[in-house]
Amino acid sequence: MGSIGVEDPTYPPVSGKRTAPEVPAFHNDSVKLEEVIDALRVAGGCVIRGAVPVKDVNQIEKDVRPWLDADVPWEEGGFFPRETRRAHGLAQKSPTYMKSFVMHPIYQQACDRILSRTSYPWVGQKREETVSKPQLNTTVIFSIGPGAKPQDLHRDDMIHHNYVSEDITPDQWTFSREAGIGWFVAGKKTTRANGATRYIPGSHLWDSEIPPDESLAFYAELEPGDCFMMLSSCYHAGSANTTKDEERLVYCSFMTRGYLRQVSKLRPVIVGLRLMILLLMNRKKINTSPMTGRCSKSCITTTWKS
Ligand SMILES: O=C(O)CCC(=O)C(=O)O
Ligand SMILES: [Fe+2]
Repeated sequence: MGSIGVEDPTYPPVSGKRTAPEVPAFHNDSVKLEEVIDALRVAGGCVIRGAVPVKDVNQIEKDVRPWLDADVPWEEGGFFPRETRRAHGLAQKSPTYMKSFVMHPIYQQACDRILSRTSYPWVGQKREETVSKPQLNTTVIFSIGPGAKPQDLHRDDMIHHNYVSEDITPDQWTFSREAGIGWFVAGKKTTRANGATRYIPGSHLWDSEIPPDESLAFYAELEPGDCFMMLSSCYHAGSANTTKDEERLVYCSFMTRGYLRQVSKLRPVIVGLRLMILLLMNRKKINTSPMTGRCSKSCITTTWKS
């Protein structure tokens, strides 16, 4: 394991009483699930080099380019700069995006560990077990064109009203605090100058009342196929593209808890793909509940939509 920023004497930065921890960097060939969980506990994010083969990265770009080209500018002063173009609903548009990117074993294993929930409700005098497995929440590709202004730092778990009132330490962190996990892979080289995703390491531990602090931001500079993984409780944003002619292309997905509402809408035509993915995942337990039975119909209809 190496650490991004260790050679940089200004990193980790300090602001007021808050400091940003170092962001661990791993390589796909050797990374272990426990290392990733520890990185998320302390820094809320980490980098995994070489997560997706470059040939798959290029295939995904080919699959989605027509939709990026067809997208229209966001309103001035909106959540995205006008130069951002997006493609959504990627389960339909790019099988490679699903197989090679969303289904990445480390991403899925980390989501399964952190975002699954098991409860033991009473039904009469019997204790039942009910399990909720994570679901795919968002599939999106972002292209940020030259001249784009920075997006404001925000937390994506705001969509789930994940509001916490305590500042905690990494030792106090529990999985139950989290609503989702994001997975960002570079389609092209991403740099601070062309708009790399930036985030505040450790901000998943902050009380939700604390506003973001730009001076603590870490820029996820990635080669094509490298990945930046982040808890959805961390402050983050797309950055300014100050280059004249570079496109910043990043593939993104979020998984969330199975009982929260998804951002993306159901597309019935992908039922086959969803089932294939569930099989690929070889899940021993899917969603169970005393009311719906094992691998209930609802898990099929609500688990893999995009
Ligand atoms: O473009 C990026 O790097 C991040 C975009 C983002 O945070 C969002 O759309 O919520
Ligand atoms: Fe975001």
